[in-house]
Amino acid sequence: MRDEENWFTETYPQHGSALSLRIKRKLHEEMTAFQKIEIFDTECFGKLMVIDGCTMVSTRENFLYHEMMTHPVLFTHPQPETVWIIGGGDCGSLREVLRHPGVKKATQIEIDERVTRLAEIHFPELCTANTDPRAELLFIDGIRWVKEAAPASVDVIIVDSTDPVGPAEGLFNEAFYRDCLKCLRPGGILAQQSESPLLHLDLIRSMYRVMGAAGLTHRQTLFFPQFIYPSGWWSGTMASATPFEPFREQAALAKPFATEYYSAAMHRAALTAPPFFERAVSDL
Ligand code: AG3
Repeated sequence: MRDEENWFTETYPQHGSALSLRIKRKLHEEMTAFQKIEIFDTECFGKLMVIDGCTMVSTRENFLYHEMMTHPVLFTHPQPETVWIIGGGDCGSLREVLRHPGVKKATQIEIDERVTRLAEIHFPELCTANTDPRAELLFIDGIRWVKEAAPASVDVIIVDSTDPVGPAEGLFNEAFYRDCLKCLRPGGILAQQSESPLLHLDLIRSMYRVMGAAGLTHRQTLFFPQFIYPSGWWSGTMASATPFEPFREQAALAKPFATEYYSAAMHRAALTAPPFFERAVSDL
């Protein structure tokens, strides 16, 4: 939605709330084979990508999401060498993953090539790792990819998807998690963006349940702010068939790359769940 005064607004009808960003102009709009993609130039948040009316990425604050979707899981796994990113077409997660020198191969499996092509034009800073020899970009269905992939072939799977409706719905169900577990090597970890702890607690509960039913019985959620997403408060959840070791804090402290939000201390802090959340998932 966009009114005469140039506000882009995403409404959340079930939650009686909305987010608006003042825009300078619309830079692009297209209907792809999968979805509607819009790119805006905003007054204060740089460029904004919107898919089917939902905010995806802004220049100014995507670092929060991309750093928190990648570094915590990579510093939790003892030795991540092979990483898949399901979705993530803007390439921001791929860039963060490839900051880890120990990662030998990172494959982004995005269903809609247009997301990546538009990111290359409008968010080139997110796409700087696309030419890294360790990067592989596939434009195919991630659900099918994990179904058909060889067992025990990956250390970390990051699900960088949109909300669990439309094309992303199948990324939150038991069959998908079972396929992911099959693909993970022993000790492997799945990390999934898991929406707002405030608005989507029921979804998170059902995600915990379904992950558990699929054999991913150990789950840990990390909390972080995300201005452009519903409620401004977001989460990512790691899931594994084996208990999590404490994250590799010394490695995080000594990381050979700069970050804007992620640090060993922020990692520790992000693992602290508020009591209402603890209670909500305690029986799962
Ligand atoms: N992934 C999470 C998008 C969810 C936003 N939801 C919304 N605006 N209703 C975005 C992809 C970033 N790589």
